[in-house]
Amino acid sequence: MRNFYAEISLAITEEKKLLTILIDPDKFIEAEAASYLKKLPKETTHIFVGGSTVENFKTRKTVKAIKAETNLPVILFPGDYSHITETADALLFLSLISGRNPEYLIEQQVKSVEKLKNSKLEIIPTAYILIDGGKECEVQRVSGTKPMSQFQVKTIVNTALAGEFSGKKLIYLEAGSGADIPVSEEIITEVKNAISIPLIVGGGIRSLEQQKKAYNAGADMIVMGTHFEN
Ligand code: 1GP
Repeated sequence: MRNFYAEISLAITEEKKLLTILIDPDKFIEAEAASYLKKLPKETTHIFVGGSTVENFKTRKTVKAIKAETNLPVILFPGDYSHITETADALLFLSLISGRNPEYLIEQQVKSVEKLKNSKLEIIPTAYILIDGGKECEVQRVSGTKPMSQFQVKTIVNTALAGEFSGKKLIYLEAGSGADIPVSEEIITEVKNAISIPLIVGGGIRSLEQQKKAYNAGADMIVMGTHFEN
């Protein structure tokens, strides 16, 4: 059986950069899966599926439609435990550690256990850190938590390290979907230098130049969503 986390770690050891496309089931038309996937850049290594407000079973239908058209790993990035579906390959088991809302620090995780305990989904514990992207984002609204200021570099680094020390296997720096300002290069570099687990960066990355900057600063995986929705 494939181990998707091991594959991510190996790619990073080999100094490969990973590019994930985020698909929001709410905005996805299953019948257009093939044509959508054909338009993605050839550098794409992963697909994340998730959104903050997804209707029942829509995630499952979306994942099925994507998997019918591609062999890329499809990883769940759920906004709510109810979005979890067996049809994906793996699950980012997220804790929103930038916030102080117990619902997103532990309650959602407890609620997901009934779905996960007999499931074959690979579970990847992920520290999710929301950073101010210049405007209010969905995660902020749904979670009722405040993003960290881009000026709080040291606190962001310490938050990421607290995630690693708690046993998380990935750090995800998130500026929010459609952010005006992506996570700064300084933050990416400082976090990357401090941690020893893979670093994901997303939110507001639209151009090749922004991608390059994030990779050069130390991002192992970049997540792009909005750019490919348009
Ligand atoms: C959001 O990090 C992702 O969770 C992607 O953000 O939609 O701005 O590319 P964008």
